[in-house]
Amino acid sequence: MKTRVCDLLGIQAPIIQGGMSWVAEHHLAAAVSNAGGLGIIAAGNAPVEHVRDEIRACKALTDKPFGVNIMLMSPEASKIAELVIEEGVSAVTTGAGNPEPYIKMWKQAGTKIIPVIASVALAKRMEKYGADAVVAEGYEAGGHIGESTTMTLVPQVVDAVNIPVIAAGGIADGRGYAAVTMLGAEAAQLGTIFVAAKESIVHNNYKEKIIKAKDIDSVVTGRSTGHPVRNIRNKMTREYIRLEQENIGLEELELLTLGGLKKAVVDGDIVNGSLMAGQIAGMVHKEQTCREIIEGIVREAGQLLKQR
Ligand code: TUI
Repeated sequence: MKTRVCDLLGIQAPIIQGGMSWVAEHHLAAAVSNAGGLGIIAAGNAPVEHVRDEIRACKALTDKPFGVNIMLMSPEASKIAELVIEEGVSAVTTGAGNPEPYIKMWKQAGTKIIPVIASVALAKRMEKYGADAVVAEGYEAGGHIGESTTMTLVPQVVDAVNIPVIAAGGIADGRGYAAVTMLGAEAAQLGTIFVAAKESIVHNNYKEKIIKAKDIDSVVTGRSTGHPVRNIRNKMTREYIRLEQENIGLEELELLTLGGLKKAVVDGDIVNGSLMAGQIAGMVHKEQTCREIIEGIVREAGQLLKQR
């Protein structure tokens, strides 16, 4: 199971935790890193001081490498880009935008750079500007997504770049891991299954929604605004899609999702909150520790890949 991604990041298992706003805090990140994967703290829209505290709290829980995810639409993104250097964080993943302005300074600092992308064009551009690897994230994923499926995106990105490709979107067990290996990926990024992990601080109501979800229980909101987001269907998504069909203005739509992740993660409001999750939620049936998740995937994928 050792790949170039393990060597690049100094990790045992080629499993990376998704950088999920509000969800990916220091307990989860440290648990994933302690289990041999790469844990990630998501900066989301949080102020830089909060992210600094999170990084320091994570260092207190693990001596293994971990990363920070920078959500590039955040007004704090440039400050957090500097913070990761100050704090000597091993790796950054970026989402929801183009990280080009920060790549040079991260390279100089030796920070490993792993942009999350949803197209071949952006993958090529990231390689040209010095990214160390890319996460190719398919349409099956939760949260903010692109248009291509994991099945079609991963092999096309693998063919287009020489840096390692990490597959994301629709992976939650050894079969999924083995499958993306066949497509040429050298690691997998997992989100949804870690939302429901024992060490995840997410409200129990949200975890239950993932554990009870069926294959068709997620929907995409925000297509009309150019920011498509996959969530588990609830009152909020039904209302949102109804308003989208009525061509209601952007402001009213934004009001509906304002603070939606906090509502879901912290308050456990599964009616009005944004229950971001991928299509694979239908296959997440129980709460497991991060170690059980990672060791299970490595064991199952190892057996499958040996049978080839
Ligand atoms: O970033 C994600 N997933 C996210 S970010 C997020 S925060 C949010 N909260 C509330 C509403 C909306 C978003 C939740 N989930 N995944 C990685 C990802 N990045 N997928 C697609 C992209 C992406 C999109 C555009 C990457 C680059 C990009 O660049 C555009 C450009 O400048 O060319």
